[in-house]
Amino acid sequence: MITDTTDRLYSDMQSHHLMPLWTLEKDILPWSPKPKALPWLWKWSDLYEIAERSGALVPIERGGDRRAIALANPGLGGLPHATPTLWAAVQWLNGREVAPAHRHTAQAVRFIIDGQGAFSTVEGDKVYLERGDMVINPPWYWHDHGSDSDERAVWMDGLDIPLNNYLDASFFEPYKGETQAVSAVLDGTALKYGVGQMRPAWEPRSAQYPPIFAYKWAETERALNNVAKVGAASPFDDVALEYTNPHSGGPVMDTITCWIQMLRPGVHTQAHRQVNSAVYYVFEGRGLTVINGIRFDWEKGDMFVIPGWAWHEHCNASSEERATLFSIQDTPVMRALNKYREEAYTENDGHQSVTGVFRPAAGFDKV
Ligand code: GTQ
Ligand code: FE2
Repeated sequence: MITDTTDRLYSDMQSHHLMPLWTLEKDILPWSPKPKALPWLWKWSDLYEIAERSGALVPIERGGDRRAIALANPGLGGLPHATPTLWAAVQWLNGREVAPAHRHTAQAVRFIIDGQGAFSTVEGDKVYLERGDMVINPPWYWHDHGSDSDERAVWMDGLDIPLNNYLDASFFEPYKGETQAVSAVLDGTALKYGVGQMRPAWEPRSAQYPPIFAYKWAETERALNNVAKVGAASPFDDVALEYTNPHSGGPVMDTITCWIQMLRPGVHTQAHRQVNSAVYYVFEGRGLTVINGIRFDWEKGDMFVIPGWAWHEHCNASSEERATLFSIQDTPVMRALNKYREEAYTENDGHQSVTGVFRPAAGFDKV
């Protein structure tokens, strides 16, 4: 009779493709989240230069469909993922160019950075893309992009591509033609539903996805200024507003919510952390965000990632100008699956001690 040994047991487990929990427990069930995504920042000057060169060198063709350059988080093993759930990219469209119509189960939002005369057609609604506009693309809605001018357009895309693929739920279909037929009235959904408190009475409520495809900057800015007038603000995020579906009050997508947040002049918020991850775009101003003790200095155009469960606090470096941050966050996923948690940093008046400074493209310096 052979006596069994643990060595033999483990090697038999391996050959049968079995694994014991008891040697893995700390990795499988960590006491708190251990995100692989790193806090990271991309400079606008780098993003713009690379996008512009792509615009000059790389045509848009069927198959590629879009000239989008993804933020690849260095913690995520060479994948084009900004966080475990979120794709974030800079998309560049030359003047008069067409990005052909297609649809996919990945859900999308866009935040327009610059350009004139560019448009997106979302399910037949031709939406003009102007700086500061947020445009949604619910799953399986046809969309193509085009330009009525000679000027290039550039914007930020946010999609749930990493999550969609993790779930093995990706479907994609090219449209039969290059572009969709367009409804007669431009920006029709913004006109019909853009005053969010009123709704065409003869139509049903659109509870799952917003009926508005374009959230125009003028409305967004008005909301920020109005809330700031009241003096109401979050101690962690200052004047932070969530884009909502006016028919449900919920986030714009099932998997992605969008925020616009105004850091009033001189504001330095307190630190907190949540399980959701986020990708930020600096719309206006300059300042810094301390993430897990590392200082990330930012200015207009920069993009940065706050991983899940990372302490973070924001600071507007100017005592006169506002700083405005747009962000995409996977909070709706966490809430829908009952995994949402948040925590305030209570020590040191809510401020982390700074142990490092982020150097763009290079990583971190200790201080
Ligand atoms: O504009 O349709 O960044 O389909 C990634 C996939 C943008 C788009 C991206 C896409 C699009
Ligand atoms: Fe797309």
